[in-house]
Amino acid sequence: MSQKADIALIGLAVMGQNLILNMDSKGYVVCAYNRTVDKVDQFLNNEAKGTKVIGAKSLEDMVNKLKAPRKVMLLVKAGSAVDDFINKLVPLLSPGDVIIDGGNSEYQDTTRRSDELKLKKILYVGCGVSGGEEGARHGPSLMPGGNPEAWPLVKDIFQSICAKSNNEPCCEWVGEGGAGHFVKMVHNGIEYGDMQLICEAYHIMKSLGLTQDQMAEQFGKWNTEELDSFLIEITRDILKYKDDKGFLLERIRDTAGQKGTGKWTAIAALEYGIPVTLIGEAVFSRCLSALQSERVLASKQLKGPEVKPKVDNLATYLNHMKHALYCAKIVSYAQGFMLLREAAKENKWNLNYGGIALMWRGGCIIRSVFLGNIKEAFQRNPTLSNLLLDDFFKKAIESGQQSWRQVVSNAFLWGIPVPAMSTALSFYDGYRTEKLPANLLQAQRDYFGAHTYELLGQEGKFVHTNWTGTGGNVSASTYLA
Ligand code: NBP
Repeated sequence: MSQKADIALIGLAVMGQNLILNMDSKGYVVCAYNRTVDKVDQFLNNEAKGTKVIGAKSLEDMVNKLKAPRKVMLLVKAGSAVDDFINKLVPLLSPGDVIIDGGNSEYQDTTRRSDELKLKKILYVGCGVSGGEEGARHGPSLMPGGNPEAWPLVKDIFQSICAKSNNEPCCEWVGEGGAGHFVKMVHNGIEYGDMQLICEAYHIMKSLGLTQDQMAEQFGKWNTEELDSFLIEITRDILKYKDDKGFLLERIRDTAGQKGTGKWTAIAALEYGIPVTLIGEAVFSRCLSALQSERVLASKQLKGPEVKPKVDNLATYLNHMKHALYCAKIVSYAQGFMLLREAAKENKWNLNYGGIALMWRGGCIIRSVFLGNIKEAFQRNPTLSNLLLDDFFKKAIESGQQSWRQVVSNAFLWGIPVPAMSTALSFYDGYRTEKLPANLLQAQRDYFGAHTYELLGQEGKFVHTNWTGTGGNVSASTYLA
């Protein structure tokens, strides 16, 4: 009888193919399948030639080629394609078999699918996969969640194919339902934030007249210090890149697209009521960039400051910029972990925050030395309520904040947009302010809408005042009309 496969993988686009080759290189026999079945043979005869990978002509064929309990991983376009495959697979599978969705699915879809499949005794895993093509082939960061009974069945495969950081696997069980995809979503949001911060630094450097070679040198230097990360490294390479027409970067349109996971993070932040302001600004910055024709028109009509960006000592200023980037990045991750904590509370997930930092430490786009510092912070104090309160990060902000304030103030005076750097600073100042002006806000709401207000020292006691003193309650309709 022919050899049975350890796992099946459906979806032979870039991610699926590379994950199959990764699993094959770790000794697993993988059965490959795709909606357009011709692609199976194409794959077997080309990229998978000479490997142990086997193919299937139909879902029935694929299921029959699997060892029990069967494990089927989907790497197809997120959305209805996942539901379609699940619906076709369920009648072919047995209780205790596992379906894994490795796509960028929305976490609430994953929770729904996990619950529905539990009733059918199929174990469902929603697994965030990060690192793109390269990660999928050589070691992605994997964030699995769903039905915990599935974890012992897939753990060995996942922890052998994933990235390693100091020999530790960048993959650990995240939590029930959509927890894995939620963590992946926040990861993507943080990626948006990191990229926006770097773009703002690039914009300031460019406005100060640095050449691309000078900028590349600076990013290269930062990549050896506390900002050491994949995104800083690729920025250095991008800045250096020249073709026969010169620097390629200068010829790329200044409009950024998005696939939606950053937007999902911002929406989740609003839904959970957590001020994840930096990611929000990063998403809006992409939206603003997309309004290119409007911006071109406005640039001819709307005046900004006349003053030309200029500094006395460039080396000193670039050091200020490094601190500004670093402090804002600390705030961004603090906000991301605040969102994770709130979602964990609402969904009753028992998230391991140090473990999440380790999962992001290697294999993925936001991998950085900094994530090792976050992991250590949660190791020092597993119940740490906010990263900003950890001694390491507290000290980093203490020593960098004057530089951060300087860079944000200069950018405002020079008319250079720094939405991510500045919102991070406002958040920091808001978070450390004992008494915010929301007392006035409460009074305003009560004035125009009789919403009542709470008095200091009298929690839970709500009162309403007739603020004009002219008698009778002031109704919302009167003042909002
Ligand atoms: P795509 O997202 O481009 O999806 C291609 C696969 O989906 C093909 O197998 C295609 O089959 C199948 N498919 C489509 Br499209 N519509 C389908 C439908 N209605 N029913 C059944 N199958 C359908 O592939 P990818 O870029 O490899 O990404 C796979 C997943 O991994 C996605 O969820 C993606 O968001 C996620 N992801 C991608 C990256 C990345 O860097 N690309 C990184 C991390 C996560 P066909 O061949 O018959 O058209």
